[in-house]
Amino acid sequence: MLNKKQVEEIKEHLDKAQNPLFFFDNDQDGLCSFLLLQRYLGRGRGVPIRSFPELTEDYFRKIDELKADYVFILDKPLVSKEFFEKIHQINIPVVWIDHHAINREDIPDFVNYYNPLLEESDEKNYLIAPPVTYYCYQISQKKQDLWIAIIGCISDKFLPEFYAQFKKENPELCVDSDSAFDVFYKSPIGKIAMIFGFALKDRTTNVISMLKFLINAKTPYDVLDENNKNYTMHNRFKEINKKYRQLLIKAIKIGENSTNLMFFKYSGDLSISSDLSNELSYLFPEKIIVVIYVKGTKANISIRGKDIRNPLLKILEELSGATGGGHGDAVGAQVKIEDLDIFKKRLENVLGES
Ligand SMILES: [Mn+2]
Repeated sequence: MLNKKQVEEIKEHLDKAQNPLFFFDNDQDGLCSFLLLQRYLGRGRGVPIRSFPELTEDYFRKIDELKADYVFILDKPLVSKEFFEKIHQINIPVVWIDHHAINREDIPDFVNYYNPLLEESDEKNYLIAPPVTYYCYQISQKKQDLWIAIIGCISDKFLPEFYAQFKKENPELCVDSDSAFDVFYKSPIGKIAMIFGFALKDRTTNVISMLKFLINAKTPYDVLDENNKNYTMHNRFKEINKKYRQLLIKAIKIGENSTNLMFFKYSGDLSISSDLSNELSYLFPEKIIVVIYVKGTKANISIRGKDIRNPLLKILEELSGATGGGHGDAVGAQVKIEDLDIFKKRLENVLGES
């Protein structure tokens, strides 16, 4: 959790920002973090970050384009040096709120950096670190936005204490469970979370109109009920959901016949690995899930499994050009196609030893 002083500091930054630009990670936690802060402040523009693994310097031009006087970075663990150098030169304040494990030394002094993980002495705590949405709700505290806070949290596998209150007021949107993923996969509020996630994978113009729509949405039903204002968002959801279900069915078959370490590889236009690995880990909770998306010369990998982060980072260190990171039990990585077999073998070895 953010402490009182941190909440006050971030609020001061928001107050000072006349035209803030919110860069956010291209997933539900990033999106909901942005929505909470924007709706609290009543101003500011949002830009989802699609570069992986870091926020690249290409995004710098957005600051000029949108005439921003303040930059907020939400839920993105890595930002390129060049991006920060350029932003430092024009002297625009940066506030970065995150919840990933990271080296404090990698963050420039001029950046106002908030990450409650850095203050946790007990390393195990990072397995249950709340998402950035949770921190943004600590800041905004707008009761009308409770549903947005719930969506961002459950999408990152975190069931916040305020779910109980939401369930009491909206029983028809909820299920009775202590598991974030039960809520995500089995309830109407979870369906909205899924709509958000898939709709973010649309073309930029459609995503921009979705952001406008969501900034003004009053209740969860504005999203859930199809109408002419959210028609594109629903269409994109249905289109992606169809492809997603086909991939999931294939992956489930593999999972049913695999050992405790399952690999699922796919290719095509649609990169949807973290969604697939999440649902597979929900369906096969005892397994380590490795989902591999192959495109061009690179493989994007999404892994779910208890305490998987450290062994993964060790393997990546030994592969040239490989990158990755994330949380204790949910990580992403990128390796060269030609290293994929070595990567698999090393993972098998490491996990076999333990
Ligand atoms: Mn995220």
